Amino acid sequence: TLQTLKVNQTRLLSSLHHTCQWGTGTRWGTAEATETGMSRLSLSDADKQVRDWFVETTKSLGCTVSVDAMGNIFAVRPGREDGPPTCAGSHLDTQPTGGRYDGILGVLAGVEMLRVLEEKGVETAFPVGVVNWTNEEGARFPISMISSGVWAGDIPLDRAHGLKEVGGGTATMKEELERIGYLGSMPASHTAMPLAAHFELHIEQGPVLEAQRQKIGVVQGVQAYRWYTVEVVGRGAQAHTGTTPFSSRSDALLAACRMITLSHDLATSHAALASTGILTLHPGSVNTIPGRVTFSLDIRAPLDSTLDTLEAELKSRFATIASKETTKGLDLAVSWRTDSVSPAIHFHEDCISAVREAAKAVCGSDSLARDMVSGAGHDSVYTSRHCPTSMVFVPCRNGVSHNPEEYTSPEDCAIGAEVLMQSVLRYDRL
Ligand code: HGY
Ligand code: MN
Ligand code: MN
Ligand code: MN
Repeated sequence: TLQTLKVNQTRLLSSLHHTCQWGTGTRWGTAEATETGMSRLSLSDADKQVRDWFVETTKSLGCTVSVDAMGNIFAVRPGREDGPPTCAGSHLDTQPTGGRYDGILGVLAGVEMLRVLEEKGVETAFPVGVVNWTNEEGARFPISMISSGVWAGDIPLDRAHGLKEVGGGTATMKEELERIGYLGSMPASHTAMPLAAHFELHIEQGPVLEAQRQKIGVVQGVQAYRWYTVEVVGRGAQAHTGTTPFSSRSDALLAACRMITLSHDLATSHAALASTGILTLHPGSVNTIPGRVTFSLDIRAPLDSTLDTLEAELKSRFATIASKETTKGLDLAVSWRTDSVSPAIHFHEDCISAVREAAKAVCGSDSLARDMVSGAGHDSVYTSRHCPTSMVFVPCRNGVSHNPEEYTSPEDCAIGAEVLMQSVLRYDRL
């Protein structure tokens, strides 16, 4: 019976330690390796190495492995009947100075599920599988969850293939997929690779479970978020810092700073979040007033309507700031580019119940689990477009993530992996 199937915590953690060799994290701002951080940018050599390990390992566990045109990897173990697989999915890529659990924990927990099924000789009713989604972070190629987005039909393949890396890099996603040998022939589409259901184990990346001394988050859905690139350009505003009095400046950076501060204040008044993680200015010289500034804007809220309102207000207020900062006709122009749009979603009740029942069975009581909505985006947002989906959260220390200090205890990793496995198997029986 389901209850007898237990994950092997030691084996799970040794997979985690083994795969950490690919993409040594660096201490913030230095080239110095950190003992706990991880830097495995999507489609990098380190990503290739961990992908090769994933393919080889799942093949050795009796899976058929297919790779699609976005490099998504589907490892599928056959069941008694044919049909679309119920999958455990997540991502192997990390932030530039990220942690060792975000993403990969969900993939390795899926591998551990396959190991348990193999060693116990379990025949599932239908196929079960494990998925690695390419570039979930959107850190190297600046559209997050892009490959599950292409699979879902929300993002055109050629837009994704043509996407260049942040920071003015010239490599496109397609070139990098080709370079590391993961430009698959299978179309990146839910019609080419339909899933019966998708479950994702992920660290909470927030403080709630730890603060409440609980072990499992039964994830109901994901809040809405949008990513923009805002550019403030002052034609002719670039000027000498020593000879240009304040009264005749149109300082693009000063305007951008006022906009960023305003986005924080307006978001607060709407119970939303607004963050800027990338800020570039041109020409970047001590004694030249910047003429062009671009900054990223990441806004999030439980409801799409809140983001509609916030976006509209920010656009009009940014224009006002630009005109106020403009003197003597040295106009400052503001332009917006929308990079990512991820609507608020609610997961499928059957999958939420499977996670809730699995959590109760594994933790021995339902007081150790709580319903939650995810503040972070995940590939499960896009899989939920085309198949029943839900997520399992485990606590992370101080709620810290996207940081080398990210940490989840071996016990909590194992409890999460067990709930993931039990959720997949419960769903398989539905
Ligand atoms: O940005 C996010 O929420 C996700 O980690 N890509
Ligand atoms: Mn993640
Ligand atoms: Mn992340
Ligand atoms: Mn995510």
